[in-house]
Amino acid sequence: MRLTLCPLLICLSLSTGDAQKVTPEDMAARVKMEFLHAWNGYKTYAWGHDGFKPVSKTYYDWYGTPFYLTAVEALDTMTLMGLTEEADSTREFIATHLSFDRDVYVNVFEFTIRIMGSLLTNYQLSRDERLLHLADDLGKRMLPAFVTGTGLPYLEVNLRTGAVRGEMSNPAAAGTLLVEFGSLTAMTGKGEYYNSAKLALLALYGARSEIGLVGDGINVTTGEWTKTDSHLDAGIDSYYEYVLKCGYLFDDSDCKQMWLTHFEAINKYLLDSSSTGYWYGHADMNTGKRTKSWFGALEAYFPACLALFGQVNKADRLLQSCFTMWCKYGIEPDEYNYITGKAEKPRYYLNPEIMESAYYLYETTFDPVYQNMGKVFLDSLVTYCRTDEGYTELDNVVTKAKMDRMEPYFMAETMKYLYLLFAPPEVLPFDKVIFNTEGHPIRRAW
Ligand code: DMJ
Repeated sequence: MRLTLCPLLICLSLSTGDAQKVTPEDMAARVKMEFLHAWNGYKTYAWGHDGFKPVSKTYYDWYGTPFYLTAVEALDTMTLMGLTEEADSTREFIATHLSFDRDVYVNVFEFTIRIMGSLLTNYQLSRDERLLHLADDLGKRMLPAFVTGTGLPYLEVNLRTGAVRGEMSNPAAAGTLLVEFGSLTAMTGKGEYYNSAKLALLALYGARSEIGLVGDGINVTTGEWTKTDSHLDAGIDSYYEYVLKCGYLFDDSDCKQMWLTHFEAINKYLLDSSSTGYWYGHADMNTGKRTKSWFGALEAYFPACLALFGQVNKADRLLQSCFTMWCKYGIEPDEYNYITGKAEKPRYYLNPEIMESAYYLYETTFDPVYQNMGKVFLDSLVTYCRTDEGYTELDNVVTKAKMDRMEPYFMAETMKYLYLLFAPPEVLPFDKVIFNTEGHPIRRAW
């Protein structure tokens, strides 16, 4: 007879008793091994390209011409894991092959968080000036995107010609740039980077509704809202994250004030609870009226923000809810309806946010309960997403049907946060860095 075990029960038992028998050292070693499994798959089948398709064992590039995204994203994770030889040769490859002199339109937000973020972190870790030079070159090529009249950047810029396109943007795309552009100013002395990204943040803040919320669609040339749903999810998420983080990273008093205003509104209009836990839902940005009782994998970044802001109880309660969302199917869905307890969008894209929040809460409290959660996350990934040669996204967390894609952020974030959750404190001083939204830690060295 075949026994079907309930994922919730497995999760709960693993997150309490059993997990404590495994030491953090064992866990850090396991994560490192799994990282190498994914990295070796990429190197064997997709080297020289952006991403790895681990089922068909081939590669993909975002724009026809490669920017080596997986290698770029994985570099600081390798350094932190002590994979020094691998990191040195990868850095050498990037420094000698990565070029932004390409006639392609790229997404300003994605190139900032993924490539510029990684280059800055890896410059700080290695002091290899070539990486800073590359970040500066990328920054210069993206500056034309900010010339809109409103300060909000276009979605895309042509790296060679400076031509721009994409008026329909959102707060996450327009407002997740200052950690990187501001750090680039601090490292190069060129003020235009900080000023451009800061003006975009100020423009978004200035467009907030009377009740202090933002919507999830904005036209960058008119500054008009095109969508008014408000939430902590994709399209808005990292705007709030950067308002909070830039207050700390640059001691920026505008950002501190902006965060306080938004935080009050978020708690007043989005905070919700149900029999399934404590959540943040969706509401109309103008009226505050509830629009959806959904919470998803991406929103699991918010406990980390709450912990960073010193609201540890709130952070813990929200993370516990995220954990029940994970345990419901043994892995989290992209969107979960916290009233019905059902997956509204059942995909899992190898997202890191829940691991990120467990790491922040562990670093804030040193309570092993968060490491026990981390063990559940790793076990689930190994059980459901591991392939012969790497890790893949799931088409459906209920059936566990696999897709054929390993997102580069799996190497930058998912594996890194899991590793740091178990690694000794000397690997990275948590209180001395601010992570960009792609998991690349920036040290305040100014
Ligand atoms: C990452 O690319 C970034 O963290 C982004 O801000 C949103 N989330 C994805 C991974 O889930």
